[in-house]
Amino acid sequence: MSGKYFQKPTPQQSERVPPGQYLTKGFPVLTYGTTPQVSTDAWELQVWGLVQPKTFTWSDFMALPHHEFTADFHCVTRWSKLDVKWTGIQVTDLMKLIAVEPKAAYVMAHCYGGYTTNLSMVDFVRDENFFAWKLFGEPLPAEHGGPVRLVVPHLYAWKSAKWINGLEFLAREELGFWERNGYHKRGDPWREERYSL
Ligand SMILES: Nc1nc2c(c(=O)[nH]1)N[C@H]1C(S)=C(S)[C@@H](COP(=O)(O)O)O[C@H]1N2
Ligand SMILES: [Mo]
Repeated sequence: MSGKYFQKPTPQQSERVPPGQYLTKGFPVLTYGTTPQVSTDAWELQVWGLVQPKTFTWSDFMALPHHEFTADFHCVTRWSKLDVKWTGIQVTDLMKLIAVEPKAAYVMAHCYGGYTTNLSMVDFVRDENFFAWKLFGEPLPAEHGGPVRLVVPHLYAWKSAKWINGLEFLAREELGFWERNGYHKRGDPWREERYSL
């Protein structure tokens, strides 16, 4: 594809574009189903499973250290967007506030609307993973996952759960929505882990 929406990467950019991906200038919205409308007052994140259960509110999140971060975003439907600017809270900072049992090796992210996606703890607990509530300096629009979404830059973007409202800690791997419907259980764009075999 070419023209207005898809660009040819410069040589510097092409090192950052995983195999089989095309650059887009816009920021497409990829949502299965309808967009949940959740106010910051109503928003909550619950943790359960192999962890001491706890609920975080918007003000709990606002009290955590804020960071700006820049990350590339790769959708399995083959568009990539470089240098997306987010503001949010590091996953590692949230992890300091919850008592996860050592046998927890996986986490299921749950969302308003029922979407789920699975991650190993190794993929989830990384310095560059964030809960984001701003996009390019503006409050995260509802269609992009506002008020709060997860961002996991090193995996395909279906792992970046929009409207996140839960983390379920698990000993064994379970599959989320797309992973049960044919997508790869891990989704590393550099290895083209698009589909399960
Ligand atoms: N809750 C929820 N999160 C989701 C999705 C979804 O349908 N529901 N789509 C995923 C997919 S496939 C992609 S590519 C990204 C798209 O994020 P965007 O719409 O902000 O571009 O969100 C991911 N997170
Ligand atoms: Mo996607």
